[in-house]
Amino acid sequence: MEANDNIDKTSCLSLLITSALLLVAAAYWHRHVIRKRNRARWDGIGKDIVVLHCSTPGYFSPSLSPFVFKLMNYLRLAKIPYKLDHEEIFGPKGKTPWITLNGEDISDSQLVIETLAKKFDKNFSRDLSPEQQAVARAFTIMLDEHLAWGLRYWRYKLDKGRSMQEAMKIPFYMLLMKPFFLRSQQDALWQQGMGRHTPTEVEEVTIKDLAALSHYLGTNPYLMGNSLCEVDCSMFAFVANILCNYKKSPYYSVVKDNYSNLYDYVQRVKAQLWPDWDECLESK
Ligand SMILES: N[C@@H](CCC(=O)N[C@@H](CS)C(=O)NCC(=O)O)C(=O)O
Repeated sequence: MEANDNIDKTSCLSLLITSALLLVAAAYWHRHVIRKRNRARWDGIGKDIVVLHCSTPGYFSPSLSPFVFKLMNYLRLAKIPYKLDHEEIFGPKGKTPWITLNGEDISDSQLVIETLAKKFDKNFSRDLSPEQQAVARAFTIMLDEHLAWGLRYWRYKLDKGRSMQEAMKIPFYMLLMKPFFLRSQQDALWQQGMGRHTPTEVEEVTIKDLAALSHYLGTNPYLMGNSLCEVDCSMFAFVANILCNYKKSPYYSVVKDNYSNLYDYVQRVKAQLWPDWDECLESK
């Protein structure tokens, strides 16, 4: 009797293991087929047309990711044709945005912009002096590598993704993953260092970044003077993101009330790069 029970248990276990392995194999196969189909679609999209892989638009801005938004701004500024792909959001480096161009994958908004600038001969900072170019680079790093973390701190640690959830359509299965996603973002904040500061400290350093942008912009139409260049793609993405998607944060009123030249700047660049803004938003 006992021997029979043991045989039953063993065969049950091996059935379970075989089913699990078959499920994993089927999932891999399915992913492989989808990837092949997607790849064929992107490759057939046309020569010199950028496929921009990114999440779906928000209700209030064309993207909630400042890096996707920055890249879209550049593509529009450079008048490089692009198509959006919302199926494979994360690229070979595990981040969004990334692009496919003529069958080649390129990741990271800044690296993509620099590659496209060379390929299409669209360098908008070329006429700046070496000193101005250095300032533009320093501001780009401040935006992408510092202000970005201050804003993430508010979005993921203080607001716990609530405003983000109100600003874009998030599929049900992804909402189930929200606690894990928030955890991973908070871990990233800790690893980067911003997550170790108090909320007051983070607010202070983030507002200092906004103050620096406002003071340097002064009464100029664009950050480096009279014409739009690459640093504006980043600056517009971050400041417009605050105005569209951070309304409950302290940064919204700082931009609107204390640094109104940043507010006017956003309206100016938006009119220039996004005449079709409303059509690029997700409808509610
Ligand atoms: N340096 C990258 C940063 C991109 C980035 O951090 N993207 C975020 C979305 S805004 C992301 O992919 N996060 C997912 C993760 O870190 O796992 C760039 O400029 O493209």
